[in-house]
Order: sequence, then C-alpha cells, then structure tokens
Amino acid sequence: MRHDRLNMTTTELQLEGLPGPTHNYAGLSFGNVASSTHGGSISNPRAAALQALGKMNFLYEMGIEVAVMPPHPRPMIDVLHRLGYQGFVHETLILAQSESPELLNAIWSASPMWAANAATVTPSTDSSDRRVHFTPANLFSTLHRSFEPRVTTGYLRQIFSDNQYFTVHDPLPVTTRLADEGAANHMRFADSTGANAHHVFVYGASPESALHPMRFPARQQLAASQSVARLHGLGDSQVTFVQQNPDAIDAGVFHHDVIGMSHANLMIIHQQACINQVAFVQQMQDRGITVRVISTDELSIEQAVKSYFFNAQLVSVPTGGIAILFPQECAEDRSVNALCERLKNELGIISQIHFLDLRESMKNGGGPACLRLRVPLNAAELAAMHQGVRFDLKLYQQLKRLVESSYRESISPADLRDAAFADEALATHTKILDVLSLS
Ligand code: SUG
Repeated sequence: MRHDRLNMTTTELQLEGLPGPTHNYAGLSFGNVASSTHGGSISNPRAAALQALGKMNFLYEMGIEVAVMPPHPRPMIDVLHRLGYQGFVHETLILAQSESPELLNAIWSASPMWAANAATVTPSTDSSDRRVHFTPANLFSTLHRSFEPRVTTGYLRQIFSDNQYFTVHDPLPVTTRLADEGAANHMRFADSTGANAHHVFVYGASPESALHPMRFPARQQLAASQSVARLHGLGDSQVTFVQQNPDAIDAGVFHHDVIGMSHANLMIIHQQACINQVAFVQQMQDRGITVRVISTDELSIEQAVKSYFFNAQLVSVPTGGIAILFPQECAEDRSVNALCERLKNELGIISQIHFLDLRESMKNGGGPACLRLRVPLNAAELAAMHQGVRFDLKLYQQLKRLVESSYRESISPADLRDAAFADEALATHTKILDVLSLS
C-alpha cells in the first residue's frame, strides 16, 4: 500500500482563495507597501472575486487541477462582543469605529483570500508517515489575520477529512517566537516523481540571529518553521532553513514570495533575498536545482515590490514545461516586461508566460502566488478530498452568477459601520458555502 502510493504521480492542486464580499482597503498590514498605499480607498469586491475566478478558470483551461478555498464569514461581530462592545449590531459598529477604528477594519477584512498564508503543506511522498500534512498558519503578526486560523483549520479539516490520507494539525501556539505565515515562506523542490524532494523554509528572524529588520516586522520565526518541519515528519536531510535579508523586509518584502519564486526543480530568486545568499544558492545548485539569480541591476527590490514580479504563479502544464502567470503590472513596466521575456527565452523549461489582471488583490499586496496554496496530491488523494470545492465549468458558472448577483461594486470605509451591509455580507457567505457543500 505504502509502496503503491509512493509510485503514484503527484499533481499539484492549486487551492485558490476566493475574495469575500467585504474585500476592502484598510491599510492594515504594516510593512506591506501596497496595503499601506491604498488604505482608505474604494474597493470593488465584485471585480476582486471575478478576477480571482478568472484566474481559476484560466488555470483550469490549461489542464491544471484547481479547487476553491472559500472566504471566511465577515464581519466578525462576535469579536467586538468578546472585546466588550455590547448592544445591537448598528450601535456596536458605530462605537467600534469611533473608539477602535483598526479593530473595526480588522473584523471586516477579506484577507483569507490569500491562501498562500493559509497553511504549510507537505505531500505524502515526503512525510515520514506517508500522509499529506497541513499546518494552518497562526498569522500572529497582524491583528486582522490573527482571526483566520480557526476557520481555516475548520475548512481544511472538511476539505481534507479522510485521515487515512490527510493530517490537518492545529495551528502553532500563539506567541511571538512561533509566528507563522504558512506557505508564502516555503519552497519545495522535486522532480515529477517527488523522489528526493527538498524543502526550504525562509524565516524573517530568530532569537539566535543578530540580524533583524529595523523598520518593519519580520513575520516568520525560525522556531515556527522548524516546528512545522518536525510536525510534518521531515528529516534533517530534507530541509534547509534560510534567513530573509532584513534590508529586504525593510524595503517591503514582508513574505519570501515577494522576492523569490520556485516550482519543480527551478528557483528564481533576487540577489538580495537572503542572508548568506551565495552559499545558499550554491547549496541548492549542488542539489541539482536550476537557480536563476535576478541581479539588482536587472530589477531593484523597489521594482520587485511594485511590480510583484516574484509573486508569479508557476505551474507545470500538461502540454509540457512550466507556465508562469505574472501580474498584469509586470507587463506595464517596460524593463520588468523585458525581464519576463528574457527569462522565458533563457530557461528552456519555461514554455509559456501570461499576464493576469488581479488589480483588486494587488492593491492589498496580494499577487497570483498569494492567492493560491499548492497542494501536491496523487490520484487517490485527489479522489479522497472533498469534491464540492473542485473547480470545473459548472462551479465556475455557479460562483460567477453568485458574485455578479450578490457582491457590491464598491465599498468605502463608511460602509464598515452599516449593519445592513453586515447582514448582506454574511448571507452571501452562507450562499458560497452552500455552493461548495461546506459548512
Ligand atoms: O498579509 N494584505 C496581505 C497580503 C498577503 C500576501 N500574501 C503573500 N505574500 N503570500 C498581508 O499583508 C492587507 C489588508 C488591508 O490592508 O486591508 C493585507 O492583509
């Protein structure tokens, strides 16, 4: 049985986040330049969800396995109650807005759309017990995201409920030393058989390191990454831990996937991404990984943060090679566009590049890669997961209709104290779960 499972080919399911009906710009993420820049501006949740669904359909039409990660129920009025705001919803919202505006914004945030932060995943080919392991991220570093782990854990336990194949751990304990932001700081290298896979965990800080950012917070702690590797049954020879360059964090690189991308046995990484980068790159090359270092002359960190070049989504396409889905913003900057083309011509393995419009998510610092969690699964595991979230044309049409009929086209900060909008958004959330056969 164990042997058979090992020999089954693994496909990488793209578990794609669907923006919720309260998607808005509240400037909640200190250290995330796009979030700070757009705080207070008018959002369009309908466009956000349609853009994300458009990406799912684009991938699906390429022959990629896609599934939908639903939004969380928002706003979380219960959080306001737990913090002492009593009364009818309307009064509670008004009071919270005048006394704790950041808290009010936090309970409305649609941030669970960025599924790359939902969890870290280890496929059954790599874990010691041959199960697929998930550790939901505790997202301890920001208030609005710290509300996500409980619901994310619940969704993952429904979607991957068969414990013959899947283990969904509890999120790590909530403490600074164990701050965990999930797969956004994790890279897995493997060939198509999954044999000899290697995992790289990128962390922002640890008590043992004298180097840490001065301006913005380091969101991922070494002890968190080490705990996830241990929980998932990864041995010492299967893992590398590498520290982010604190200067890059201070320039707006709040997750590693803002400065590096990877897929299969390919890593594309900025010259200034990590501490001891030359040794790290050498180590990866010694493992047979193809590494393309993007120099600062080719792309400055500021350009990387602005264009989200590194937040591209890399997928293996059934017709051969790797497709790279860049955000539209990369096509709009002449030098970044030229770099995308150059990469394609230079690296034979890249068979296609595309530019996608994900502007609504991008204005909050979430590009193509942020919106998806990679879940490598074999055929038996794919069949064992909850089928209601698997993307196909029927589900696409159903969700599209629902978004078109129930999502608003604009949300301003004033809408976040509207009790009628709260009821409307929660009702829409229930309808989405019904479509996905989740509770
Ligand atoms: O955690 N933005 C998210 C973006 C997450 C991007 N994910 C990856 N890089 N994988 C964050 O900073 C902004 C919300 C606001 O400002 O309203 C926000 O939460």
